Amino acid sequence: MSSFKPHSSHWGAFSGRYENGTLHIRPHPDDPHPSPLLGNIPAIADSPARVRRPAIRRGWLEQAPAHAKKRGADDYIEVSWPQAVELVANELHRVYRDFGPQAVFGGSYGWSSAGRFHHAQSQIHRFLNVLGGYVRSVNTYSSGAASVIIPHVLGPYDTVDRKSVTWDAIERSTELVVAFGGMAIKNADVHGGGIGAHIVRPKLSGASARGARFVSITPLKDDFPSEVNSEWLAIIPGTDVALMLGIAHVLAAEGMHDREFIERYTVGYERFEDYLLGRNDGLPKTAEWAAEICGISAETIRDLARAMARLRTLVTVSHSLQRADYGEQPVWMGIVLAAMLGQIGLDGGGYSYSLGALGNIGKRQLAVPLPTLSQFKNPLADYIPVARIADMLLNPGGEFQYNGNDLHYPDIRLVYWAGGNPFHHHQDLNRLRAAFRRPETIIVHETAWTSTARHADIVLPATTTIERDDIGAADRDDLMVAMKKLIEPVGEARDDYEIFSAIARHLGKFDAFTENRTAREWLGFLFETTRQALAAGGHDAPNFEEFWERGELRLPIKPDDGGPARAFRDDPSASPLQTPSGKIEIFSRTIAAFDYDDCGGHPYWYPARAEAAVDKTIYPLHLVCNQPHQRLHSQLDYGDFSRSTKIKDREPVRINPADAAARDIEDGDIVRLFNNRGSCLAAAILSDEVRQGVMQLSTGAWFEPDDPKSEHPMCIHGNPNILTQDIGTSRLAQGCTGQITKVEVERFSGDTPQVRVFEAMTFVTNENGS
Ligand SMILES: Nc1nc2c(c(=O)[nH]1)N[C@H]1C(S)=C(S)[C@@H](COP(=O)(O)OP(=O)(O)OC[C@H]3O[C@@H](n4cnc5c(=O)[nH]c(N)nc54)[C@H](O)[C@@H]3O)O[C@H]1N2
Ligand SMILES: Nc1nc2c(c(=O)[nH]1)N[C@H]1C(S)=C(S)[C@@H](COP(=O)(O)OP(=O)(O)OC[C@H]3O[C@@H](n4cnc5c(=O)[nH]c(N)nc54)[C@H](O)[C@@H]3O)O[C@H]1N2
Ligand SMILES: [Mo]
Repeated sequence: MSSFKPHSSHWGAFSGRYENGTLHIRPHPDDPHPSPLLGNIPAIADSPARVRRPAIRRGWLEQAPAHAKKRGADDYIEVSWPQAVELVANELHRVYRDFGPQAVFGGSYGWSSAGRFHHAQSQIHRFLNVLGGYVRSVNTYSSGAASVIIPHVLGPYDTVDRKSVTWDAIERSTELVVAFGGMAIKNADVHGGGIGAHIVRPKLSGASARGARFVSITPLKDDFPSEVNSEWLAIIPGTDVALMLGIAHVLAAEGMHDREFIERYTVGYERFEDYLLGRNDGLPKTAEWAAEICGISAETIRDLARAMARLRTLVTVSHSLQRADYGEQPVWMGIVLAAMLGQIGLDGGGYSYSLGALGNIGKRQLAVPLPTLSQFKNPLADYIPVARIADMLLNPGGEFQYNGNDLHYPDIRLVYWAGGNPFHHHQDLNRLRAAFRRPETIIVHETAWTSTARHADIVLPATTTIERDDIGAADRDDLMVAMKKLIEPVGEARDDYEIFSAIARHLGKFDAFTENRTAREWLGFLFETTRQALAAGGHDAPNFEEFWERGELRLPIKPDDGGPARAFRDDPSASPLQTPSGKIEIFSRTIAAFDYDDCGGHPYWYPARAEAAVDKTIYPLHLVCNQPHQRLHSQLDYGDFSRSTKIKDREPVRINPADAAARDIEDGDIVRLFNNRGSCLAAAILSDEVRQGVMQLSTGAWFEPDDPKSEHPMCIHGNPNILTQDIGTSRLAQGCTGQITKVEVERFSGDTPQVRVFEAMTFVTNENGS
């Protein structure tokens, strides 16, 4: 009988044993709150949704006229690996020869899986760099707006903003947490690369037991863990900047802002104050003004402002707030609010971006580097902000602006994707379908027949982590895991490394890509970086074989010293921020000079364009399209835990009982959500944990069109991205705005179509019978 072997995932370390056709999973014994997402893993071993053999879209294989128009509605033909490798190699050769690397999009965004070596993004970028480069993407769907605004006003992203405030400090010192966007505990289940221990619940409970107060500002009550008492301020989505300005106004008007801090550590407060107090636009941003916009009473706003000034206060801003129209602004305004309170750099006070949104944020930093595969250098400068993919494919040569740059979209002939699911992550899927009909060739490595695979020309079956050995490790997490293969590859699936190696061999680039190491040799080689740093620091430093034998290793962590914010506070001239002024930029000259959307160079309230563009009487409801609690994005939507949450096979949508009653919708009804962009079915759950006027449909249900041939199909499964708008946050960051949209909902009265997206694909055979 085989024993349990160590393994890891983005949602936690575990061990697994495969026996008599069943995969058994046990959470890591030291994890105080293992994630229920582990329940999705066993289905990997035998799901009919897996890609089992290389498959080619018929129209592409036959090079039928206008075949690209059939993407998403064509047949597939299974082929052998040697045939598939030859087809891919020849096509890459043609496109690089005739059009060069600027015709290849390798941005290939996506979370893929845990594991430092078989990390799909590293593998594909390395491979395409060996071939001569590719058009890349910058930033993320997670933090597109924040990662552009923060460097201008607080210094490099993921430095002061996330490396200063720890859970330990919160447990020790914080008296009031004001969480814009809440701290949905479901989100802390996950961290890219892995989580040794889920500590957010115990840390919050510890702070709560000491008497800390928590204010959760969100349209959903359960955006804060239920075991700590939090006050729920049910805000209207997309209006946080107005609320923050209202709070700031109370601070300024009542003289509660910290003038000394502002003087010493910030620039441009006066110009912002002119705007805040309405000196130049005649519109003071008072609590009453804010209340009108955000739906929280002026009295509540004033009480909150006073409490924030009195107590050791931590302001947090979730990712979700900035994944919206003008998403740069709430991140910036949150920083300004914290600066006015003057507690940045104090223990447990100040500002933290996205605390609670990912399981390892707020943990202490690692003292040693992690193993990382070199991606080599991309000789090509061309890039797009990641969420501009459909714009790029639809407008070759088109102009766009981004962070002060005037740029042009490249003319893409070939798209190569590994480790991501654009038909999960992108907005306005009908528009994305049109965009995906433009390139000459789309190649995808996938573990399962996702909608992205179903829109590709060449689909190569990739293994999942449980079918291969790897090293599991993540930033801010002290557990390194010897991720051992638990099952044999499903069907003919191969590791991304093996796939790229075979194609590279065909193209005469095998040595360059592999450096003549086997996958196993790579693990030992990559481990060496960490081992040497461990040895140099006098820590336990086993060699690779010993690490593999032990199954895991605890890595040393840095002391809890308040990070860059504390250093800045202690001595702003010795440890300046890496901003143009060396201080917190309440006014940014750089941004003012971009001259975008007349914000004037300081945080600014913009009513959302979505609101302005849409007739409120036609699409009156806000739809919050947040992260799912039952899976990571679209991954393993076919897994048991994710499927156990579906109702009549459909994704659940939560509706406030008053909104449901007005539309004659009852709990469990199949409903149709729609707007001017598209429509989808979902199953209604009536809940007063959702603010009136708001519905919530999480992302991640695999897109399934009712009629794949239609230009405007309805998704019968419940993917909210058929409804969301595909516009950048603003010209500043061009980030994704998928978090909220406007819709209407009705009871669905037609025959409910059967959801088949997890069933096995059927294939056709070509003339050769292959
Ligand atoms: N409306 C709306 N849209 C959103 C969001 C939102 O809030 N609202 N959130 C956005 C955010 S924050 C994010 S990060 C994105 C997430 O978007 P993605 O990261 O693209 O989503 P995943 O489902 O994680 O996609 C990963 C894919 O990689 C595949 N995969 C896993 N392991 C491997 C491997 O080893 N090799 C290969 N070749 N493939 C592998 C999986 O099967 C899966 O299809 O979605 C964004 N989209
Ligand atoms: N279980 C699970 N955890 C995850 C992920 C997952 O897919 N599954 N994905 C991970 C990833 S990639 C990321 S980037 C993070 C994302 O972290 P976030 O983006 O912060 O997560 P969301 O769940 O999308 O949004 C959090 C909450 O914000 C609230 N909200 C939405 N709009 C507004 C608004 O305008 N104002 C206010 N005040 N609140 C609003 C919603 O009620 C929502 O539940 O989560 C990570 N954690
Ligand atoms: Mo994300």
